[in-house]
Amino acid sequence: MLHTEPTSSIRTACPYCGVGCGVIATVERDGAVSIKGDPDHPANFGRLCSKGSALADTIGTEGRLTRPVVDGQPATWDAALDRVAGEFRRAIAEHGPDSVAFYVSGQILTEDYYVANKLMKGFIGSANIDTNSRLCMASSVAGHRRAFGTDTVPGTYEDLEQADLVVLVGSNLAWCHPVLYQRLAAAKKARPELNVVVIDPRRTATCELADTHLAIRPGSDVALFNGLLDWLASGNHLDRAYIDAHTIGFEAAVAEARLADPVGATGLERAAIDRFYGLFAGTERVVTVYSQGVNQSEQGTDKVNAILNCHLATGRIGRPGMGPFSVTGQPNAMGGREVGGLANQLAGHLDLADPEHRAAVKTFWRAPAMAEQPGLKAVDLFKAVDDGRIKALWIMSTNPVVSLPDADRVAAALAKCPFVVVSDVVETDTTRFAHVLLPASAWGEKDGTVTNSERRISRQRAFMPAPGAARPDWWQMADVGRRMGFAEAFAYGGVADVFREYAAQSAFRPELRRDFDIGACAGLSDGEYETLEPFQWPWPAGAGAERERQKRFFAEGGFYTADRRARFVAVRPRALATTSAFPLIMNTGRVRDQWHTMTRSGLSAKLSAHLAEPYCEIATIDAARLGIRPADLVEVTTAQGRAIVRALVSDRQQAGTVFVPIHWTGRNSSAGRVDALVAAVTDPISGQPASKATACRVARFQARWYGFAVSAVEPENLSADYWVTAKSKAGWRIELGCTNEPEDWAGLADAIFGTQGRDDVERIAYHDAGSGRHRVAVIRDGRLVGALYAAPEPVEVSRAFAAKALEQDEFDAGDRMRLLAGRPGQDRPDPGAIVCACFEVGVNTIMAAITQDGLATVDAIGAALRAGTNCGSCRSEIQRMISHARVAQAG
Ligand SMILES: Nc1nc2c(c(=O)[nH]1)N[C@H]1C(S)=C(S)[C@@H](COP(=O)(O)OP(=O)(O)OC[C@H]3O[C@@H](n4cnc5c(=O)[nH]c(N)nc54)[C@H](O)[C@@H]3O)O[C@H]1N2
Ligand SMILES: Nc1nc2c(c(=O)[nH]1)N[C@H]1C(S)=C(S)[C@@H](COP(=O)(O)OP(=O)(O)OC[C@H]3O[C@@H](n4cnc5c(=O)[nH]c(N)nc54)[C@H](O)[C@@H]3O)O[C@H]1N2
Ligand code: SF4
Ligand SMILES: [Mo]
Repeated sequence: MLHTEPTSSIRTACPYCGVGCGVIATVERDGAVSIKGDPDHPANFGRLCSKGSALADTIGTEGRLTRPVVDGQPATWDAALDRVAGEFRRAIAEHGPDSVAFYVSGQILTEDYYVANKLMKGFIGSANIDTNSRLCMASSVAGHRRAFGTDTVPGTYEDLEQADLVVLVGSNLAWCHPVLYQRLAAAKKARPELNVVVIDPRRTATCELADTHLAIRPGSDVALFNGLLDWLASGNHLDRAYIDAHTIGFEAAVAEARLADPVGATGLERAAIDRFYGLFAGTERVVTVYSQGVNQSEQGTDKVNAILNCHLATGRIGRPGMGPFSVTGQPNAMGGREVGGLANQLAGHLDLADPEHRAAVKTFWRAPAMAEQPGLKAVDLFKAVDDGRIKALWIMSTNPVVSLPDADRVAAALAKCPFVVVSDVVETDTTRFAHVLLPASAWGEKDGTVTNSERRISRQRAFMPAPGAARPDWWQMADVGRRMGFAEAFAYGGVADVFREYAAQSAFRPELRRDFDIGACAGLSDGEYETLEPFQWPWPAGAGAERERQKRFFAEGGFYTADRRARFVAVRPRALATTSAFPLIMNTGRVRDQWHTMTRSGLSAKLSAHLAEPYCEIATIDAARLGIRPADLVEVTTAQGRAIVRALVSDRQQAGTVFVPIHWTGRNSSAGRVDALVAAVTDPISGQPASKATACRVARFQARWYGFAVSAVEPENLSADYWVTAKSKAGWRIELGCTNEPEDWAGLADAIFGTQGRDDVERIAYHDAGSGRHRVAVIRDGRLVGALYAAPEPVEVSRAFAAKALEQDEFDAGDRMRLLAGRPGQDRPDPGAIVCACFEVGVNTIMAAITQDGLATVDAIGAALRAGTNCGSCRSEIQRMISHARVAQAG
């Protein structure tokens, strides 16, 4: 639906993380869009983080795919979808239904997901549909199903606020679920006795809120939580009534837990462990939040059950302020689980392995070819592409050449796959392999629903037209379904039709007993769908208003196993292994202001200012041993591949481990795509990759020279060993590192700025052959086209100053001097690297306020500089700077 009123405000939901914040998008008369938090949305009550706040920067038409492309040539939808349907049909006819596959995403909407799953599992007759949620939530799904008999998050966000103890395990909430973090921070401010414990091998930004940080050895969570279960059992801190009435398997789980050696496994002091155990045992209202430090492990499912065991043993589940809480990553990771988007699930929380469930879905869909066997899970799916079993593959809303482990192998597999379809909104490392490339409608242009971490279903609504011929994902698949001969089953007139069918399916055959039921939505009119308010499931037909309905699960048992009892699972710790060739553990994860493979967050100059380069965080002691200095370039090597990134030497990193962010791709870096290094090792139960623990080695990269450049245009064909580009307000920032010197520095500068052979530009330069320092700036019509700074050591120029020079209209003699110097004048202080993305406040400005003006609280700095007063995502970093300055002064 298109909204063309002069100024309109549309309520929708943020397309980034699983917190699922409500957003109000206002379209001005001139088409400009502004974004603010929806004060009435129960996930965020008006708050947004840095990524949500910058949404307006990322919705332009820049780089968008606007028409289908077939074999590299523009094509009509008719031709493109005919080709897709034809190739899929042919592969199925020649090699059977299991020779085709879909690889979809927790970032498509529930309606998209429902159609994809229906087409593959009911009509093509294969379960070869898997999703990037396999890389994200699969261990939580498997752990929930083992313990509860169903995949359910029992609690709500309010529980974090009502708890007396919040334990964050393998979750960097401050950066990855920032609004939930802010809700927790606000609760703690109101009630300082609310205790926060962070369990993470790294000292993350989240630790600023924590009373206790347990820097365990990577992979040792099972030992830690087994030790806790043993402590609870030995000290009789159990809820015997709950255990007896609602569970089985307690004795076996405790017997296994008794064998745990938490001190030996975690490397923590006995006293620190005992304090944590004592706190947990003695606090009734405990919420344990966990995320990828738990899920993305070779024993991710066991980690999940080790945590669930402790909550079941204490009966702390499904009551206010209590429960295990797996937070979802993507905006619709949860919706995908509900529609059964994983290769081993069936629609509407039914079980693919259960013949009765299969029969029910077959009847409901009137499906001609129900899948009988689980399909291939993501990593195995791409192995099957590699060895030729998969002949036709449709990838939708995910970028596996960047995000799957052993990513170079994934690229090689796609290169030889006979037929690849990719639906995306922009070109990516993956779209390069598409025989058919389909332009999808993006956020703001498409309609549907998403489910957040607390089971809350919200509408995403369109507020602007899609560019060119871009179309929604569900529309693409429904059309292909019709072209494959299933006209009636895919005859949806609009997205509301899909939603109603999905709601009806969730309530079909209630005797099959499942928790997911939104039958109340089966009869919504189009108008009611349009205005649907956010609600939490379950919402069965006939149930009353949201307020009166069931909010939490399992306080009184009622699990979804045959005997309605939960299962304790006996789990055994396993240690991580390194080798002498690869002695360090490489951990990977997220940074505050980027979203995955940067296809959208990378468009925002503000978001790119926080951390503009891929890096390897390494402990000071390891760096010293390896001769690595701060800001050196380093090579990180594993059995799979090699990356070149910046060294970030820090005391926050545990010795023996390094951390590399996941966001950089082949499009914005020479060698920053970290998944090319990650081993394709998976959890045997969930199939989730162990993305956080690949054995590696790190060495200083011997660059002859280092460079930094700014350019008004995006550079093409950079050929340095190390290069990285990042968006700035008026152009691009480029970092360089090279093993051989160019013949001609000005020529190199011209190649970067695209000014080769041009005589309408002015080139100013400074060369110091003795020290090896070279600076070249190119000016045209009084504006800077680009500036290059090179030196034999990491270049020390002010990045913020140079990037800002691209915005300047005139350069007098003084300006030119300063430009070549790469430093602002004495009178114009250098703000330094940006900490607050919203108001672009730099580290130097904040440090000056702390050390010179004596500001000692985050609020005081906010009052003086505005930093941290909009989205609040940088508040933990400002707090850290204050604490550091205090230590420095004391010392
Ligand atoms: N800014 C930003 N936010 C995001 C995203 C994004 O791309 N950018 N992506 C979203 C998505 S899809 C997801 S899944 C979530 C992920 O959210 P998180 O899971 O919070 O993020 P990660 O950085 O992947 O990893 C979390 C932590 O696990 C720790 N860890 C590593 N190994 C272990 C271990 O063995 N034990 C324990 N206890 N901890 C360990 C890491 O050090 C890391 O700090 O974020 C969501 N939010
Ligand atoms: N080493 C390591 N690897 C990891 C992780 C890790 O922690 N460590 N985390 C894993 C996790 S948890 C996740 S969730 C994945 C994320 O990995 P990906 O899913 O590969 O990452 P995204 O960049 O979010 O990819 C989404 C793609 O969809 C496109 N897109 C956006 N909107 C639409 C739309 O409406 N329709 C269509 N068709 N396309 C759209 C975007 O342009 C983008 O190319 O990475 C995983 N990989
Ligand atoms: S916390 Fe930030 S990224 Fe996540 S939904 Fe809210 S605004 Fe979006
Ligand atoms: Mo994720």
